[in-house]
Amino acid sequence: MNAGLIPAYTGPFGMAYVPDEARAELVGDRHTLALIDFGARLRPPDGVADFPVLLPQIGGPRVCEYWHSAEPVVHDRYGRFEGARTSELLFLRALQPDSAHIEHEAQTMYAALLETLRASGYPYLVRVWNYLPRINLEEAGRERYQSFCVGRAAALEALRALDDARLPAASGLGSCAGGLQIFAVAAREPGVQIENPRQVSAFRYPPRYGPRSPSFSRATLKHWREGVHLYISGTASIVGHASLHETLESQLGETLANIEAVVREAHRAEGLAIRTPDELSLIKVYLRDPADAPAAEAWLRERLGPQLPMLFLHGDVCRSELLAEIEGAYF
Ligand code: 3EB
Repeated sequence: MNAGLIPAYTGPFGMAYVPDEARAELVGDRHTLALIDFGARLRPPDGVADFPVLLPQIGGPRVCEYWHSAEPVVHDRYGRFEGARTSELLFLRALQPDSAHIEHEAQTMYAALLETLRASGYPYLVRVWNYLPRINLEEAGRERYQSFCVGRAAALEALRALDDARLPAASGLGSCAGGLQIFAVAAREPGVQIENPRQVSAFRYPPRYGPRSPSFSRATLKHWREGVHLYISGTASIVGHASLHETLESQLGETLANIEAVVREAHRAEGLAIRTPDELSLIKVYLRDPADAPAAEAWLRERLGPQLPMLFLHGDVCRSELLAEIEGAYF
């Protein structure tokens, strides 16, 4: 079949974008934690490691996001979550059926997530992805993203997990269809939170952006046994707490300045080996308008070089004036 396309994995825990054709082979491999398939359609998973997500890739040869571990992975069902674990981390993922009650859904899902993590001995959230359809739509008198933030904060608060210093790095995007999808990396030992000196911490955003501020940090630096990882949250054209700029290029410029500030802060505070965004291992670019992809790619390539792996996805950003959100990681 695709034998040899991706060699049997022997390196450390990490993530890479791999050709979509490799998915069938990797999905059954004992070193695979998860395969995130950014597909354009809803389909049942091909196996325990497979996780279809409805944020379609824009352009380029199709890839999927491959999370791997040197240690063999144990797959288990944890209530509503599908889990993959090693001795130091647990990768959880879940898809809820679509509903018009996103606050309730978010609260239920986060309560279950935290309870599962605590019961299984991996209590520290390190990195979370939140994808929900119709993110900017008004529902029950409020934008769905704001209701999501209310439900998430309520669950964290009820389980006494709303400690600012423990909030994980996250991304929050609008998907094309399906329900609330969450996946998360959790650990036995905590990571270190990194904030951005150019931005007000999201957990301290003033109430004008919603009744409960978003529960995430700008980045998490995590010391794994095999090395240090930096997970940079979804980052947008926000300075202080205000959205800035109308054009794609100016928004990308501010976003990149924010990512650079986070990388520098991790270097300054924690001695991270890199100082600039072009040294990251990979980035993911979410665009509200798929027609912006060629211009966004040209702009980013000019600044970050031809080598940096970049994945472009079609997804709505959680403030309707924002055109792009970029996340990144260093392994
Ligand atoms: C921002 O900086 C942009 O609600 O989990 C980025 C990353 C954003 C995560 C989330 C939201 C979230 O406020 C939006």
